[in-house]
Amino acid sequence: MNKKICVVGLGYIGLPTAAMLANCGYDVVGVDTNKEVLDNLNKGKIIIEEPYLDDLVKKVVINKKLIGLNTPCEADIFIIAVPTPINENKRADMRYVINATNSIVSYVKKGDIVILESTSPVGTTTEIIKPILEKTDLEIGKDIYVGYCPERVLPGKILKELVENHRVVGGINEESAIKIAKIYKSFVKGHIYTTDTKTAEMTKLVENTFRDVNIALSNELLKICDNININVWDVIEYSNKHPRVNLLNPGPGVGGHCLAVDPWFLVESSPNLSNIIKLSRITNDSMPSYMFYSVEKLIKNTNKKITILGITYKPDVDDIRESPIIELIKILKENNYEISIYDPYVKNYPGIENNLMKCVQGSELLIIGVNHNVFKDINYEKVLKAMEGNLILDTRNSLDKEELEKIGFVYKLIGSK
Ligand code: SAJ
Repeated sequence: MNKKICVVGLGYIGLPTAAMLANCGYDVVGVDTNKEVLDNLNKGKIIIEEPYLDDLVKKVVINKKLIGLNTPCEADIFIIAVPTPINENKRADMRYVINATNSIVSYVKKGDIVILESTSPVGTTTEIIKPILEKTDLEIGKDIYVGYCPERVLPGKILKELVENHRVVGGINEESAIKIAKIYKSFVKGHIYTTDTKTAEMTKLVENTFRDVNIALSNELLKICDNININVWDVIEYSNKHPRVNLLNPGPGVGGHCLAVDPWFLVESSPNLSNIIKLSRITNDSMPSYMFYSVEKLIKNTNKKITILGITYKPDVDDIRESPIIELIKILKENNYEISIYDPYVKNYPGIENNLMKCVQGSELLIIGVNHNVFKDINYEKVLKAMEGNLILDTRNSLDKEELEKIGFVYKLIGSK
């Protein structure tokens, strides 16, 4: 085989994909503008937290199958995996995709394959990628093969899901889809479905929207249950015993770079038709304020110290993008609470304290922002002694109420009586 692949964007998706392809025998060049990412990569190191990725990257870098560069180069296959954020008006910011595609134009030659992996609004492949690639004077679909193959992996389980998940490939024509599917077949054990680009783009958005809407329903139920004094966790547990009901967990809000962003791409495309989708986003975005309201019910005085355990957007990852807990911290600070933060996964966040006992010293209230597994091993008796008050607010239903109450905490689970 020994084909050469150029992966543009070495983030949470690009890097694992590059390493996986390198491990399958491809010669892979990873491209990124972040010097820290490249310097580390070329030493066989990674700067993100993701199980088993460090070992795989180390192996393929030592074997010289993966190298990092700051600009693209000639290759047989190009994969674009750059961020697609939203701007302040909740519209897709496609600058990274446009820049990445422009950056490969001068290297693309006859017979090459270009794949977009970034989650993108419907029409991106045909309306953004294709016109840029036409600058090569090569015929798209005949001289170069183009398509969309969205990633579907869950942070924290990326390497497992890269291999096991089914994939959907949208080709600009059938030949492109078939050629792209063959590349992914080198490491994917799941089925690879081929279709057109718009269907694949839409499918990706629908997957994350489905999850966001489901969580929004649970979050709304939490508010209703609070209002009528019922435990939402019991209601969800019993409802889910029905064979056709599967409610997700309510919580402090939906974060990350996917669920909190992608549904807006659908709203942008059809604003008058996407009512449930938009309302779900608004509902999930309202949760940090609702958490603040729960805090105020527990602790009314301002100027009190509150400790937050966990600020990432979900457990056991180091990613704080769109984290609802960061939003909650902002609201608490605006309301004059003194905040201390402990999160062993996060290295560079302003005010983060890596000594737990120092962090909880003099605190009135402990908020469990994220249920990192390591929080189960905390000695809560010692924590309580260091605190000024004895309140815990659990936003994730992650701790044992009885045990905590036995040692003297007043434990409040959101959405419970
Ligand atoms: N969350 C809840 N309640 C739940 C589950 C999650 O409030 O029951 C919250 C989490 O705390 C987090 C957010 O939702 O803040 C998103 O977390 P997640 O674990 O649902 O998803 P992501 O963003 O880590 O990954 C999603 C996945 N999409 C789906 O499951 C449909 C993943 O497969 C995608 O590849 C990824 O988005 C992506 O990159 O698009």
